[in-house]
Amino acid sequence: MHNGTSLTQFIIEQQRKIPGATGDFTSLLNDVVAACKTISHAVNRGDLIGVLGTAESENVQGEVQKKLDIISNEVFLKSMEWTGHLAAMASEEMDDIYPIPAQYPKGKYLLTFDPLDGSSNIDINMSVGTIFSILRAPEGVENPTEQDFLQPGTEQVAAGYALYGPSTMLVLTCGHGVNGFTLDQGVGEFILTHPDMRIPESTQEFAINMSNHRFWAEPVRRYVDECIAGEEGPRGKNFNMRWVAAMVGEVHRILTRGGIFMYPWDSRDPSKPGKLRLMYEANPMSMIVEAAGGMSITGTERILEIRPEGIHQRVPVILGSKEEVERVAQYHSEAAAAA
Ligand code: AFP
Repeated sequence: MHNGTSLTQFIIEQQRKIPGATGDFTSLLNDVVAACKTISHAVNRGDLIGVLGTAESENVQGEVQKKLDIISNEVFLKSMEWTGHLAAMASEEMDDIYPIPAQYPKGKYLLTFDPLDGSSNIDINMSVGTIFSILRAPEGVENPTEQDFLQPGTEQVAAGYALYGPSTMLVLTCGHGVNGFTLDQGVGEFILTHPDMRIPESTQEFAINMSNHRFWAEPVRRYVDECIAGEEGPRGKNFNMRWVAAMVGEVHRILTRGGIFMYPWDSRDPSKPGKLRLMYEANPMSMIVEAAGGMSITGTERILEIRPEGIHQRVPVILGSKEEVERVAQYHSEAAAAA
């Protein structure tokens, strides 16, 4: 059970620890939380309000958009644009960055988000989520460009996700620790239920889309094949496999009981470094995973140190329990040395 600390109270108590805090950031976080509550309500009603199925459009990724992709994106824009805390926004669902309309005051933060992660799950009533990342707008920049967003993940001020599952949860980090909150639907308030979430350093559970096995690079194939070989193989222990097809669900499971999640480079489209996007999936999730004691790499480098080249840039992602991610990194080093 929990002691009833609400997310609002938690954020304000965190603000009091920061000398000189103006309350701007606190208010911004509360606005993001309100947007997630609205999306949760739409997701939970599903076909009752006709929001399932696909829209007649594609996003910049060339992916067919679900109606809820567009609805969730609109919810974020309309919940955030008037608040005066943001200088601009960027979303998986929009080709270009979204400047704050002229009639609203601008703030000192930038927000990137994937409004509905795992949208291929929505029509089958499986878990989906929202991922968000908060950056500072460069000093003195009134009208940010895409270039102003292209900061390494280490510059993130905060990151979090909402998971619309059997219960709606919100998980948040401001860089020091990770805390999880569960939505009390009756009250409409997130309550602290998972204080100081930590990822166990070891695990026996891996998550990857096995159907891509023949397309992976050798170090990933070697790692997964050893997991499958179990106690008779080089690892000397059996592994379990999971695949939720929603990064938010994978990361939440790993925060809750450990594990390793991989969406690595594969040769299906060699020009694409990976499927997941750096600015609003890999970076926020990497900040959360590292703040909970885990690791997050591309295979060869720490994701949070990547210098972004584009707002929709894709990267390979290997994240989770430290010992397993280190092993995958080692296999990449050995393959590079052998080459
Ligand atoms: P969608 O939002 O298009 O469903 O993609 C979700 C995602 O970006 C990530 O959340 C999942 O881990 C991954 O893609 C699932 O990819 P596959 O459908 O190729 O397994």
